[in-house]
Amino acid sequence: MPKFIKNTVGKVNTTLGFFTLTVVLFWLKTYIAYKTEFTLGVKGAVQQFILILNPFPTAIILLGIALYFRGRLKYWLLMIIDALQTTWLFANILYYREFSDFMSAGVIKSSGAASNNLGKSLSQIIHGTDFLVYADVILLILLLVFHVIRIDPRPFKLRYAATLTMIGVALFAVDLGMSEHDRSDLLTRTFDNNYIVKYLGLNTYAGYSVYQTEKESATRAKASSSDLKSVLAYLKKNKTDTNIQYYGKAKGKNVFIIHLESFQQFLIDYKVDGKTVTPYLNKFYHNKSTLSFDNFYNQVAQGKTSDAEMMLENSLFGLPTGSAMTQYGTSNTFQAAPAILDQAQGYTSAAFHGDVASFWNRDNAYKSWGYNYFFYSAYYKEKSSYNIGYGLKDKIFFKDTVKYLEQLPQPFYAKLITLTNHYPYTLDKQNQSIKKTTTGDSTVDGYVQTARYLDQAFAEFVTYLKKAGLYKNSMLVLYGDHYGISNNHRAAIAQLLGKKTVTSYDLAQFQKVPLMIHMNGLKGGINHTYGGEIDVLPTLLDLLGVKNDYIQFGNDLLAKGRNQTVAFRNGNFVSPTYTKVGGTVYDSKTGQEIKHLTAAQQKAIKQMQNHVTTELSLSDRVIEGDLLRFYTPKNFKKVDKSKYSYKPTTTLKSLETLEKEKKTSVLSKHKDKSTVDLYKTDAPELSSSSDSSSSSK
Ligand code: GP9
Ligand code: MN
Repeated sequence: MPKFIKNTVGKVNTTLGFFTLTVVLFWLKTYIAYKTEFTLGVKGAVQQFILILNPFPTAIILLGIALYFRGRLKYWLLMIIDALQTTWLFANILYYREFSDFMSAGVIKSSGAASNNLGKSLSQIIHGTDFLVYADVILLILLLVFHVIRIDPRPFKLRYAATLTMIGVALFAVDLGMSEHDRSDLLTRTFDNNYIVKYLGLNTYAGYSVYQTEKESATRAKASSSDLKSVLAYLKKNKTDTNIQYYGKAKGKNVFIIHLESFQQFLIDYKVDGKTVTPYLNKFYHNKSTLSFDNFYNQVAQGKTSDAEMMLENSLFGLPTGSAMTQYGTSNTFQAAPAILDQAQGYTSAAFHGDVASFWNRDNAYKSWGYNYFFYSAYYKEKSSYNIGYGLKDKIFFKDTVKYLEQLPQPFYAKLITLTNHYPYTLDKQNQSIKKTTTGDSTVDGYVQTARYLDQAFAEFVTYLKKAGLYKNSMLVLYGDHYGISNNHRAAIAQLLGKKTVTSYDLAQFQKVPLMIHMNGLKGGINHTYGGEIDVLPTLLDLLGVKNDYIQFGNDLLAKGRNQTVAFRNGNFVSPTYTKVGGTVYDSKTGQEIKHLTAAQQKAIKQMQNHVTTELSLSDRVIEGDLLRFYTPKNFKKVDKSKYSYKPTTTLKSLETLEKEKKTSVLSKHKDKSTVDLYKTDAPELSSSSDSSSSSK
């Protein structure tokens, strides 16, 4: 044997050598699992480098703990820590296979409620080869037991152990620094478990998940049913009467929630170079059977889309930091739109989205909200040309949704979350049909192109709805989830709005997003009431004729005498009279700053501020204290999360059974002939010529 190999092999008989071997083997299998078992969506050289790096820091730190111990004990401790880390890897491989997500401390803790029936399905998902992740641990133990590798009984110098720990910590700092650089706010915004693993590794994810869950349970443990008193008193004081002209007008109709990604109100009727950006949505907005709101604001914070979803379907605010859906969606009790409509009026509910299931913790939160079905990226045909940015392109998404939609028993509540009009607004050439704007801000200028694309995609979908007979028996609710152009782009915003500069008042008004409610026979028109996302659910429940004694912080936008002060999540607000940003108050009519407030103005503003601060903090108390567990309205049964599974095979089987039982789906109405062929799209990716040329993933 050549000398250097002999020397190297000889090194494993030292503590440091054996430790290094253990770390390298652990790294190797983790990396193989990253590549073969998980879909982490690694893009580009930096992310690839981070992925290679990320198992090292925590492996060195954790395995390094053993080195602080004496004699043979350190070897056995090393093996125990290795086995524990491996078990976490093993458990996640299995969990991921079933749920396309990583196991969280919340899921483990609340097993039973949100455990996703893990135990039951374990036997079905386990492969014999899964146990190979233990191969290195077993091999190392055998090598030690049979003295192939000799245990080095000398104490490992404390300063060496400390140096290794420091190396681990330093590597961790490098990993964290590079990750934050690549994806800012990674830890605070709580996007997706996949992200934490991709950037910081499985072990860090474990720690992070335990921390989140502990934080969550601490506030939950402190809360008690008496905390509800102030919430209920507040809601009683702010309750409005329903509008009898609209109450129950949509009873029994299917409901479509069309989530227009990053779509701002200013796009409506907006022109670039004399060309209308969103012709179809404009037409829809002005349709006589569409109720359109032109003073409707997004109220999201860091949780962006997930905050919008939380408000829309629960009438609860998102949190000041992070995403409520991610942090509390798995374990809290909710009384959300899907569950309410199911229990009150027998609706089937389904969410459709062309991204992975784990983003914003949808896969768990939707169960808590009572969604019967969730169709995410795994349900759609994947091809590299079909995707852009976060996932499926809207035209393909809408079209491929239909094969599931037609199977849903009616009436249904269906939420379709679009995706293409998402920052950084890139769109392939073949899908561009309008020129970019020319502000010179590259992240802004593509916005009109992706908005136009969304407009066309929606138009195609409506054409299908009409052909399939769905248009006339459905209520369509369209809304923009949040700004597309953030306040960091002031100069570009000024140009888009045709102004020299923009004030904080302008930026507050720039938070308007569309809300349109359309239904055949609905008395439409443009409604000027001031409201926000928090108000949508009470409005819809009134239109659907559902008795509303739920804890909801919004009020029906159609009600008379409603409070029109709209809270932003940071405590600023807009209203028909005053707009307040930081310490500055503006006249909402003129946009002028009011420098000297009269006593009456001061009083009015104080009242408004009080209202805003109170509703935000009470809503936070409901979420952080999980207060809905103490409040179950009459006729409502607590949602049993374990009833739901979003696994494709389970879903398809369940739809088939329902089809036979209920016979109310579009498919049944068409004598079991699929309506997919009624769908017409000009998506170039689906035309036969490009189909053969485009590369498959
Ligand atoms: C991802 C999508 C985008 O699935 O919903 O979320 P956002 O970045 O807009 O919050
Ligand atoms: Mn969004």
